Amino acid sequence: MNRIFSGVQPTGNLHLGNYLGAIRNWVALQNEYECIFCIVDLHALTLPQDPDELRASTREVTAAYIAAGIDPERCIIFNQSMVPAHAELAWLLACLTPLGWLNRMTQFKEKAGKQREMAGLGLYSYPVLMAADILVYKATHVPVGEDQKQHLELARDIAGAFNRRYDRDFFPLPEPQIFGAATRVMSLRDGTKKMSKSDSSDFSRINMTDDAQAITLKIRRAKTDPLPLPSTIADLERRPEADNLLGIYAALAGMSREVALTRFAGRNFSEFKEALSELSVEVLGRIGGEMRRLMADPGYIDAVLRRGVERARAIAEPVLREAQQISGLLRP
Ligand code: AQP
Repeated sequence: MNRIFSGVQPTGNLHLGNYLGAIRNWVALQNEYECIFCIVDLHALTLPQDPDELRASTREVTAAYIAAGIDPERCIIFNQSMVPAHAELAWLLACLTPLGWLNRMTQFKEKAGKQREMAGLGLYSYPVLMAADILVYKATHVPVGEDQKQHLELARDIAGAFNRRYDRDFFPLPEPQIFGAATRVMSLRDGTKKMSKSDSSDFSRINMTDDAQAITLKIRRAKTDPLPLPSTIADLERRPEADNLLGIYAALAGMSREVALTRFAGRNFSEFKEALSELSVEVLGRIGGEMRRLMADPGYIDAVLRRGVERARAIAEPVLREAQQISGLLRP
């Protein structure tokens, strides 16, 4: 059976981009694939985190998965640090990843910024750990947002490097799955920057736990231009903020951008934003309410994670042992 692995970092403020680019798509996939959904807490440590907030965010991401419709009985939900095989395989893979491959990664350049010399080694080698996350389950498919495409291509290259080095087809080359009308949701304040958990402006993103009032206010304040919505996709694509908002509407409504544009072509933004607010509140209001209910019961969330850890270890440990054996490590 084809197997899916994907994850979200517990870095606080889960947003509409995480939902539309990733979590929402997983819900449909659980019917067709064996699914493993991780809360990648080791990745979160690549940038400084407050320890208590990190623990709280780990539970919040778990709650978001379940509230969005991922069934913890059918799927494996767990936090990465509880399965040591991820970090152990990452070392084996790091030893055969050329620096030149990592130097091409744009996310490192964006996150390290001008302080490149001060950036941590973990931030630089993040994509190697991500490759290990996927390969330790021999996952065949990885549903992600557009921003993770480059890391996934690297994971395929690393899998290929292992297979070539030891002359066998041990790791499958994982396929990226990038779906929907909003594969890259942009900031509400700047249509050229992606919506991000770590953006310091709260008005740049809609959080999955925002209430109706906050959602409506943020959409009302979202940056737009004074023109009405155009009638062609080509014209829309020349206006990044308008394009982003229409893409969000289309994704939330489960329609193509073309169909959404037909509905709003020629209308002004105040009218369109009202429709977008209503739809966002309808979708996110239900999920946010359920997240809050789940987060009030940390005992339940921890039990889900503990069960997920057990099931994840049962798959990952034999794969790691075989990779160690292939690599020539003695297991006396
Ligand atoms: N803006 C986005 N649009 C579409 N998909 C997105 N994803 C993230 N941002 C967008 C997808 O969400 C999944 C989990 O992402 P992550 O937690 O690994 O973090 P990230 O990609 O680094 O994005 P964030 O949310 O902006 O976090 P910070 O600020 O901590 O870096 C992935 O599938 C990602 O593609």
